Amino acid sequence: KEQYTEPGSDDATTGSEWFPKSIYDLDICAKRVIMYGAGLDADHPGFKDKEYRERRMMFGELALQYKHGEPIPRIEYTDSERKTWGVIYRKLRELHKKYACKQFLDNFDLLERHCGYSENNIPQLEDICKFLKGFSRSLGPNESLFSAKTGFRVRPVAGYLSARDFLAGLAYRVFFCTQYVRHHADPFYTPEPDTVHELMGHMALFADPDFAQFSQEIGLASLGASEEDLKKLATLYFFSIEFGLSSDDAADSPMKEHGSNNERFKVYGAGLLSSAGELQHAVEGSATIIRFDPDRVVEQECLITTFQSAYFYTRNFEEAQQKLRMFTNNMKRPFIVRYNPYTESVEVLNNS
Ligand code: NLE
Ligand code: FE2
Repeated sequence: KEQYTEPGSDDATTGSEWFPKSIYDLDICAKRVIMYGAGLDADHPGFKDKEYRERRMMFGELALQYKHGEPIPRIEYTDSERKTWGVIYRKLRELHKKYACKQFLDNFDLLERHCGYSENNIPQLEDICKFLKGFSRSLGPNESLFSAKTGFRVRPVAGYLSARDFLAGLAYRVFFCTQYVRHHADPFYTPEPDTVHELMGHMALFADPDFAQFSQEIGLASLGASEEDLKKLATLYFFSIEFGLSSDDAADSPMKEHGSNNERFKVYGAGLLSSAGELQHAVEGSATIIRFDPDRVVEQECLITTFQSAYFYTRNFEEAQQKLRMFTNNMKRPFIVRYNPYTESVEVLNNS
């Protein structure tokens, strides 16, 4: 039933491309970085800054050496990096309070309480990993409160991975996180993920069980998917987890239909919650925001270096999940994958 095949080769059991069969296989995915350090784009603010590029190389090497199960190296951030973080933190927290969804805000409070989030400190991934597992707080000599989270984990990555490798991590409740800080010249928008984006945008919602489940299901659907289906899943990921919005139940009512974006929508997408520039563009201006309908979403182009030309909303995570399930049920793979949480591996079953 299960047979080990070399990454990069076709999989003998399924006839499709190799994919990770256990959480340990993510070490292989993590090494296939598309661009980092020396490969920075010519129009990247850090391109001409030699010191910045050297620092990026250091982060790249740390991430490439990392193996699943090890503690995540703690970074000693420079004064300049901490200053950039502080500037962004102050600005974003103001905007979050106005525009972020409730689940995000509640969990962000917990990050501030338990993970060293503050404008003066860049949190460490290792502390967040522990938090996401669940934590216990002493209430008195014989009493403690255990707060279960989602078991999502983060692990360092050197830069962009292919959508296939990146989504595969989600199948195992693993989120690949950069640890470097964006260049100080452009604090309110970066085309690349950086640690500010991961920490300010993504982390809070990985503590939410429904959101974690939704994320994992995209990941599981991506394992061994055809090129065409993979592209669709990556686009669905992009317009939900990165750029998604939600609306309360009254958003479609005639009363509210003509309300401004900031009256109608709450944001949950990390790409918006980590970019003061794009967040304001999406909710304070007159950006196009349409209902999240997978058949429509997959037609939308994902823009990497500029603001998106449209955004999508659902009422809540449950709606996003139901729509995603209906959509992925129609994707055909010649096998079934079954996630085993005890061994953190997937079983691949023949579907013929
Ligand atoms: N544009 C986002 C930001 O500036 O934080 C990063 C997006 C990464 C996909
Ligand atoms: Fe992201």
